[in-house]
Amino acid sequence: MRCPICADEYPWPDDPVISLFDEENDAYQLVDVSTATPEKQADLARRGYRECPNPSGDTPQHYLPATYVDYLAPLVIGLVGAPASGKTHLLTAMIRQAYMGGLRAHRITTAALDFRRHADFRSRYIDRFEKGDALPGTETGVVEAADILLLRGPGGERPVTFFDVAGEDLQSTAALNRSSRFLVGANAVIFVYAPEDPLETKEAAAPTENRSFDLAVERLQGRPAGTDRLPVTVAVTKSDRLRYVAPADRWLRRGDEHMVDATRIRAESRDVFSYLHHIGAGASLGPFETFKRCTLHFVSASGGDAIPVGGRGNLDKHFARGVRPIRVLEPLVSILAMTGMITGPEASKVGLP
Ligand SMILES: Nc1nc2c(ncn2[C@@H]2O[C@H](COP(=O)(O)OP(=O)(O)O)[C@@H](O)[C@H]2O)c(=O)[nH]1
Ligand SMILES: [Mg+2]
Ligand SMILES: [Zn+2]
Repeated sequence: MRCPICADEYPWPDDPVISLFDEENDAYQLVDVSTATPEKQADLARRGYRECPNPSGDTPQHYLPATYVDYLAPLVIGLVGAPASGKTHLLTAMIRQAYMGGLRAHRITTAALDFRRHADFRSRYIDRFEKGDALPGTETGVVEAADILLLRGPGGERPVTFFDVAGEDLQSTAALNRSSRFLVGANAVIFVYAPEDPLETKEAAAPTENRSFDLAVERLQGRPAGTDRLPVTVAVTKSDRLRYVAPADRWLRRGDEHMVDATRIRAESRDVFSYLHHIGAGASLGPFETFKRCTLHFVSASGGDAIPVGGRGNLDKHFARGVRPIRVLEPLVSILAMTGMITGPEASKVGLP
């Protein structure tokens, strides 16, 4: 069993003592469930946690859902991209839509596996996003997963953990930067690229290089399993800015897809590839050139630009006309197809040349 938070491996305990979070005292309490009825035990386990022993002692105290190992091998999905490239907005739009039943067409249902983590993610990100507030920048040094979901579908029941850390941490070459450690245990990666960023206060990545992509690719390549079995996807986000630009326009107009069609996904990937090549962002094609299974997609988390609110010096931004995500589930659907969560002859061809 590998902990998705600290990436340590350790034997999962099978003792009947689990931790329950006590809201009143704002602390975990150890509870022995051995005398409870089986029904009650199952319910407590579903709401309970186990503290990770973190054998290498390098990560602050953390807990995993007590049922984390009761399902198929967990899927750990990491987001990689430059600061302000749109990772957090994309992840928020994606998880929100999955919760709203957006994967139903693929016969997949979504539930929270870690209720506390999800409540936190909802109040900090999803609720604000729905109100049209631009989301806060991700703090550097975050090592925790953003959310842990339980997906149930034709490929079985599987916990899915998402990691979203600050772009600055992804660009850090410090070998011991703990924030990008999730890459060690990731089973899939969403590389996030934003075309021209005229509105960003932070310096946009020069298209001639993409340091967060390069460092992540390098690090993933160095893993024992190499690049053969790691499915990746490149999401060109903020594509609302390309609404009238071919070939993005054609894909954006399609909206959400309702089935997996490997040929269509290949055609979209080819269009994104040409687009990136054409604008001189060839450096962002590293994941495609390195990994065996890769798809590329045009997406938009918000559907439009956020407008600064208040006077000068105020960095808060607001999506005045609300948010309208476009095709945000496509990168996730591709990953679910490439990892066997979505099954069938089409799914098995996704991401292959
Ligand atoms: N037009 C447009 N702007 C976006 C979109 N997603 C994010 N943004 C803007 O890009 C900024 C950075 O986004 P954020 O998700 O925080 O980037 P991160 O640093 O990669 O997590 C935000 O302030 C948003 O205003 C999008 O889909 N379209
Ligand atoms: Mg962020
Ligand atoms: Zn751990």
